[in-house]
Amino acid sequence: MTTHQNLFSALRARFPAALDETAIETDQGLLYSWRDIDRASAMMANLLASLDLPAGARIAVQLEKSVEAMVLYLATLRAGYVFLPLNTAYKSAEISYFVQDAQPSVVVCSSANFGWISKIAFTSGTQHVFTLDDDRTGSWLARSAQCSDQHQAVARKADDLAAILYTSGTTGRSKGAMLSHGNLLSNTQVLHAYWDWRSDDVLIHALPIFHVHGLFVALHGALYSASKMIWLAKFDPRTVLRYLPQATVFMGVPTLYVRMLAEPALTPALASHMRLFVSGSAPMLLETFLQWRERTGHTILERYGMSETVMLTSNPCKPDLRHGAHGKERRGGTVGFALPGVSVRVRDDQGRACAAGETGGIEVMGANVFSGYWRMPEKTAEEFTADGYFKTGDVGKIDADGFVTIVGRSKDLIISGGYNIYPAEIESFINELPGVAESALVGVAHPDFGEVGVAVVVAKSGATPDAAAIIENLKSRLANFKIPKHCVIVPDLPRNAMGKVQKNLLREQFKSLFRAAA
Ligand code: MLC
Ligand code: AMP
Repeated sequence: MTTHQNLFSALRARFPAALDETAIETDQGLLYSWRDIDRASAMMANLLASLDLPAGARIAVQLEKSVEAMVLYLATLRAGYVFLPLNTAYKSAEISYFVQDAQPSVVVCSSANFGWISKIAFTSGTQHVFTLDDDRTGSWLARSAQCSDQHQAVARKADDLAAILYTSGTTGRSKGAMLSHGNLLSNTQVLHAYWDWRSDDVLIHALPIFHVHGLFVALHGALYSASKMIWLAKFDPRTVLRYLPQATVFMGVPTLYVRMLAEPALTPALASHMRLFVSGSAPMLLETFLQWRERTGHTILERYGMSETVMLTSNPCKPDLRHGAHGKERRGGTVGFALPGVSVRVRDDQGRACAAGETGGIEVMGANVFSGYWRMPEKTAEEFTADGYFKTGDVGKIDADGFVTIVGRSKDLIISGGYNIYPAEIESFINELPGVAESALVGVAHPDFGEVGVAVVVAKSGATPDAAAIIENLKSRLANFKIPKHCVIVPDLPRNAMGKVQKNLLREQFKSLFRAAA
């Protein structure tokens, strides 16, 4: 009972009997059968096995989206190692941090980045660096091609580590959330039933595969249901619309929906073959939710999750009869109900239970919740309550029908186009620049990305730092999505009696900065 909990085996067991059917069709016109995925993941798993890696070895990847990069994830599970995906936007300071912290045995990167990434990796003790490009070339594939296409998945227990996802968490530097085979499999099974996945579903996969949404929710959902995927290397609204008549399921962050709404071709007729539109990773404006319904006839299903927990809540897919006449429909502005097996509660600052409709910190427990942050036992302990609930850092309420609404965050975090920006990280880069005394990064509303960062900078006495130069400097050192969309030099930052910067006042001051652009 404790063995054979390998997530790959659970996914593989659900492949259709007709292995030669198409599993994936790409926007490049390539077709991959279920057999191709099985064989290619076996070859890659055999390559990993041949490297004689230590138990629990981390396989870190920074790769452009491709089916082969996805298969490398499956192969890592199959071989019993730990997958560590990294955003393709990360630059050398960011990659150095992750590689030094996670100490991966294997790093796979694009050939364009091999020079600088291999230097960082080898200096940090990584034994193997391979390349893999999105045109099906690279040393990783060349070596895998020499391996057998038969591989017996390595036995894993439910609590064995499957993946580490770096996330900003509530405070401090990026932390590796450790997710086990059991965490991921339980969430996959719950969503499979809750979202009524079927083998004749066709998923348009348009998200990046280095975060929970694209890598786990979308991918596992399709694989576990033996559903075909239409695999888009990059999100482009027109390409998605072109594929809608062939698809039944789409998943996106709110920005994707905003961009599709801007396309005149979006009509109820175009979306008539669709079964389910899912949104998550960031708050969706009610306006977007309503417009989508008007333009397509479909009600978006909003759900809520985190890197540390995978999915926590979801609006109902089918009418949910447990919740009475008024409680069963998808409700815009809410993230739905706690998923089966997930316990979600709201607590006030003193740790007391909030009544229905009262706002407090959202805390969660379930088989999907991670075991802790990589090599940070103290930080892990701080984020759990004495009775074992994980403190999400999100602020919300649960109404009498059980609908969860997120109203804010107690963590200082900006979510921009579905990517997390941790203000303390950006501020520390700005504060090091010549002429800068201090800075604050605040999130303000943006018509496309939902929220973007605005840097508010105070000059050192006698210095005159240039806002444009600050932005340029950051661009050379940080992932592009983290770059503030605006930088302003001010005489001082507003502080409260305790000396703490009042970011709420700054947010208020700059709240209309991008409104005119709408
Ligand atoms: C791109 N840019 C962004 C940005 N994405 N700026 C702020 N926020 C973002 N998210 C900027 C770039 O810096 C660049 O600026 C310009 O936009 C063009 O870059 P691009 O890469 O060509 O952008 P584009 O392809 O249009 O990407 C936009 C996007 C992408 C919305 C498609 O951001 C995206 O795929 N987001 C989804 C993220 C996601 O999957 N999140 C799930 C997290 S999981 P310049 O100035 O350099 O030109 C999670 C848990 C859960 O949160 O619940 O799911
Ligand atoms: P990440 O660290 O990237 O996993 O981001 C997780 C955070 O995204 C959560 O803690 C929430 O703040 C936010 N989030 C995820 N889904 C939603 C949603 N549907 N609505 C609002 N916020 C969300």
